[in-house]
Amino acid sequence: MARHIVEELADQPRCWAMAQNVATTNASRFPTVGERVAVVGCGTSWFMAMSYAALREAAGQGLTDAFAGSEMPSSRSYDRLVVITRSGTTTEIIDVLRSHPDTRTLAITADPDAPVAAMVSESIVLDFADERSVVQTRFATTALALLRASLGEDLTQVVRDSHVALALELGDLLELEQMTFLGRGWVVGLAHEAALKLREAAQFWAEAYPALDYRHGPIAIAEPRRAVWSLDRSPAALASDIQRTGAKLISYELDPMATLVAVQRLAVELAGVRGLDPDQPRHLTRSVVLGQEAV
Ligand code: F1P
Repeated sequence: MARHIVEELADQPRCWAMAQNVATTNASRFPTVGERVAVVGCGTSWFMAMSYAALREAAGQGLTDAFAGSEMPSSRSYDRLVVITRSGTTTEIIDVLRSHPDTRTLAITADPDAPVAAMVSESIVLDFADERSVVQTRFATTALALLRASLGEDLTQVVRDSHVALALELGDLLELEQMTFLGRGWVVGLAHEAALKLREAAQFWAEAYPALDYRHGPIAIAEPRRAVWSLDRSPAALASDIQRTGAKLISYELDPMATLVAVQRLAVELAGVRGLDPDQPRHLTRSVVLGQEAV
């Protein structure tokens, strides 16, 4: 059980280091400074899009919006459309590309032969990070590593932190019954991805919010045996509000993308405790290909 995801998530340090090189060799393919960019994905790929959009805008490289594939407004126009899709077959992504025939497009995908690759102006193929597990780990973070590197980031410390995350002791978290992930800025996308991992792999009750929005309602479910996991440094006042509820507050001094690796490991361990196989999660397939009647 869980053979593929265990190998794939442990391979992230190698993949991220490779992504740094791929970003350099493909430098001319990424959006240029000042371009108005939309980044689109579904599920995990959407959350990576959210993180990249926030990072690119914060880096002063230009307006960058992230959309779930089904929700991109047809009324907006962009200089560049970036799609993130491991499979390259996801229906909503194909539809977005079809409805933007005149926009310059870049696909980040794992499969050079999938339909998406033939529909875009350019693609960057991360085949070395493709996965056999349905639940995504290394493809998603490698796509984000690539995009971080494209913004000029040196990932050396991030790779180091991922080794630390692979060795963290997580045993005391297996007793918890609920977890909420928090982050700010680009880390909001990672918080959503962390919660999705626990739901997909372990059918575990997990939620995610922008850190400062957590007090606006979601804190109502905080209590002992539940946890709030801050993927970046939470403001001291928020931390003491959480501690007062009796919920466990978790945070590590690691790059948030590396901390996500620890969450992925926890998802696999929780799945094991629950007798589930995260390589074959119920109701999920590698990609969602919709028939006309289902759209
Ligand atoms: C995206 C995705 C996954 C999700 C599920 C279905 O696929 O939504 O994030 O975990 O397996 O597909 P893709 O467009 O990145 O191939």
